[in-house]
Amino acid sequence: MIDLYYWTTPNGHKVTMFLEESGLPYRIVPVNIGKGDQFKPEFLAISPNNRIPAIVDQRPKDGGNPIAVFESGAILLYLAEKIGMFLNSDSRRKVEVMQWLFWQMGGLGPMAGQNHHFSQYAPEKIRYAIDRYVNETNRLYGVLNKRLADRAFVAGDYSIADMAIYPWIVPWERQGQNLDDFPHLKRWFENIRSRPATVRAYAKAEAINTQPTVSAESKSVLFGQTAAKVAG
Ligand SMILES: N[C@@H](CCC(=O)N[C@@H](CS)C(=O)NCC(=O)O)C(=O)O
Repeated sequence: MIDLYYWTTPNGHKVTMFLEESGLPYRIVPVNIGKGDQFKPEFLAISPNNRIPAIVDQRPKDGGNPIAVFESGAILLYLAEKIGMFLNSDSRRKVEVMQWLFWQMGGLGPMAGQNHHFSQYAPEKIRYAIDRYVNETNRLYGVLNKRLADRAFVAGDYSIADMAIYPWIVPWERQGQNLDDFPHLKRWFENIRSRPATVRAYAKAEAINTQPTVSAESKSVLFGQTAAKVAG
C-alpha cells in the first residue's frame, strides 16, 4: 500500500497517473496547500521541502521499514523501479527516459510554474518576466514537439517521462501557448489524455477539489514564503 500525500496540481497528477497505470494499491492523503497543510509538522517529516507530492511506501521491496519519498521525479523513479514498469531496465533506454524526466523536472516544470506566476498571479504585470517565461515555455514546447515528430512517446514505450510532462501541458492556454502550433505534441497530448488511467487520475482530482488552488485567500499561504515559514 502506498500513501500518497497529494493535492490537485500538476505535480500531484504525475503520481496519480502513475499509480492508476500501475494498479498498485494506494490511498490518497489530501494536503490542502491553499490552506497551509504543507506546513504541518507531520507532513514536513515526510516532505521537508513543504511541497506535494510525497509518498510513504508501507511495504518496500526489501521488506524493511516504510520508505518516505518527496520530489515527484524521485517518486516516479522509485515507483517505476519498485514494480519494474514505465522505466526500461536496459541502461541505454533507461537513460533516455531519465533525461526527459529530468528535462521536465529542471526545465518545463519550473519555467511553466514561473509562467503561471507572472502571467496569472502576480499583482503587477511585469512585461519582462511574462515574456521571459512565456517565451521559455514556448521554446520547451518546440523542443518537445521536435522530439515527438517521429515517435509516439518521449522515450520508447509510455514511461514516467511522459507522465511527468503531461500534467504541465494540460494548462497550455494559461501558459500563453497554442497546441495547434505543435502538431506532434498535440497528437501525443491527445493520446495520453484518452488513456483510461489518465482519465481515472484526473477524476480522482475532481473528487477531491474543484476549486483553483491559487485564490485571493490562498495567495497569502502560497506566496512570499521564506525560511521562517518552515523553521522548526
Ligand atoms: N520539484 C517539486 C515541486 C513540487 C511543488 O512545487 N509542489 C507544489 C504544488 S504543484 C506545492 O506543493 N506547493 C505548495 C507551496 O507552494 O507551499 C516536485 O516536483 O515534487
